[in-house]
Amino acid sequence: MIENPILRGFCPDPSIIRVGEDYYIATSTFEWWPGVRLFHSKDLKHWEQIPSPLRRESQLDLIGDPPSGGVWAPCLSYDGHMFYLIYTDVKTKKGRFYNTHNYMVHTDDIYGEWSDPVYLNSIGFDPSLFHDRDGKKYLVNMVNGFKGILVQELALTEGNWQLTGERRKVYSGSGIGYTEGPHMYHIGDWYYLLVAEGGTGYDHCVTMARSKNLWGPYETAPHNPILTSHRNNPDALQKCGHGDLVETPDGEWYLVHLCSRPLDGEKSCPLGRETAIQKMQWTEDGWLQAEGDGRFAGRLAPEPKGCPKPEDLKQQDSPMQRSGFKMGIEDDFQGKKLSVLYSSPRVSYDTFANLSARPGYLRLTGQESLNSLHRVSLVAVRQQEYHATAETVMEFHPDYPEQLAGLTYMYDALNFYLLGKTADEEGNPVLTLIKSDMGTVTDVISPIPLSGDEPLELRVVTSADGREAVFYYRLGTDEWKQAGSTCSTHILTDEYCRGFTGAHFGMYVHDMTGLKYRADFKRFSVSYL
Ligand code: 6LW
Repeated sequence: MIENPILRGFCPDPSIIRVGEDYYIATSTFEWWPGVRLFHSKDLKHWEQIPSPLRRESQLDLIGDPPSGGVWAPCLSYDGHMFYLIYTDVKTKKGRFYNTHNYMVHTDDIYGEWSDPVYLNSIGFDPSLFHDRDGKKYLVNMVNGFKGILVQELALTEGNWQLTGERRKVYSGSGIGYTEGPHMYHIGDWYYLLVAEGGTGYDHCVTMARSKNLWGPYETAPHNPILTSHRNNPDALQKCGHGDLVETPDGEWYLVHLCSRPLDGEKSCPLGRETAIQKMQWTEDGWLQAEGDGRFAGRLAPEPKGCPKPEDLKQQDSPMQRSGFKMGIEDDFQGKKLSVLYSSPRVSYDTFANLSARPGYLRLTGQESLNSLHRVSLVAVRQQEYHATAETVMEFHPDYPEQLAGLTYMYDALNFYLLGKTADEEGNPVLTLIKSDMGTVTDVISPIPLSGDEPLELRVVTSADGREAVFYYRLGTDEWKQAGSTCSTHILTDEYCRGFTGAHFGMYVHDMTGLKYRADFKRFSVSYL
């Protein structure tokens, strides 16, 4: 059986394709760089992250994007020759006017470089690209304000991709509301449309509609929604919605969808929104429904027929895969480039991180503070399970209180914990633990003098129920010491932060003196218990 979520921790809004026997999923990344996470599998069960498509500033400029702005709901597609990625850069997401710019990039090698972007429109987020059987392509787009789903042809004219012809609203939704995340399919005699409805929270669901004509009218499935969450079941995946379909080589159908794992008994998600998969079946009258528990998303899904056995998955038989889902990371920075698991806020870590200046160390150069929406020197991984230990070993020699480096357990620029080394007004090195709660920064502990310049070890351990975090530090061969009392993870959840990304563990440095002091990290690890 396949255990859900298949992509654990911050991996929402999945878009899936199959090319031969290879499956690929793209997920949203918001203000995190590089843009769009990509995953590969041969059996829908074991997934490995592969390099992101948006790795150049010419493809994506996130500087200044608000927390949980940036890249929403990508759409990955393949027309037999080229891979296409449609994505939105959300510049503002409050009030009546959302500024949501939609782009397309393409490539003939999903592991290689993708093109520079083609601007499409800014009329609504969650655009997707539909390749019809006659070779024509269509942009399928929600209209900001949840005003319905538009379709317009996208054609390659004299080497330029252009939206052409009529832009027509083909579907206004089922009546559930918050119609977004459209994906179009041409199966048999029908054009099928999947949309997310109910809002990306606890009423989320997948709605299905169909028409004999691309331009409509579309009728909603009689047993709609075709997928949602069992709200009264405490073990059930929640927020299930925003789905995309894929057919296996043996003609089986699966739906990948967004989900969340709230803290037990609470509507509170420190792991953000994740990706799960359900096996679907066609009804006699040509609609889809989830196998097993009807419309409710299950924690388990049957594996597809004819898949290679794990022992045959050579290229996927990485340490991460052997450990199954709980990927985690153990890094001593011996490589020449950073793992695909790392992200940085808004700017590429290539602009401030260096693996060659001091072999065996990751050197980060200090820039702006963590609450900046511009240039922050932070290299982080998403939290994938509640019960985690994150550790790093750091060398940093601050002279001023405006310089700080350490380990952060954070959600976004406004909500984070930061355990690190700075200097007091006299220039003496001290340990600090600070908390930012909706942008208000407070000291969790009084500064602790640090003697000498040995490497400083920093650790955060989260509780099995995900509700608490305890910070520790160690100098040289000393014993681990706890820094302050237990901290709540409540400020690091989607609900509290009104965000979409979940919590992260990361290595961080800032230097507001402008002297660009650097912090050297010898090791970074996140393990799940
Ligand atoms: C995404 C929208 C949604 O663009 O939330 O879950 C938005 N549904 O479709 C951000 O993830």
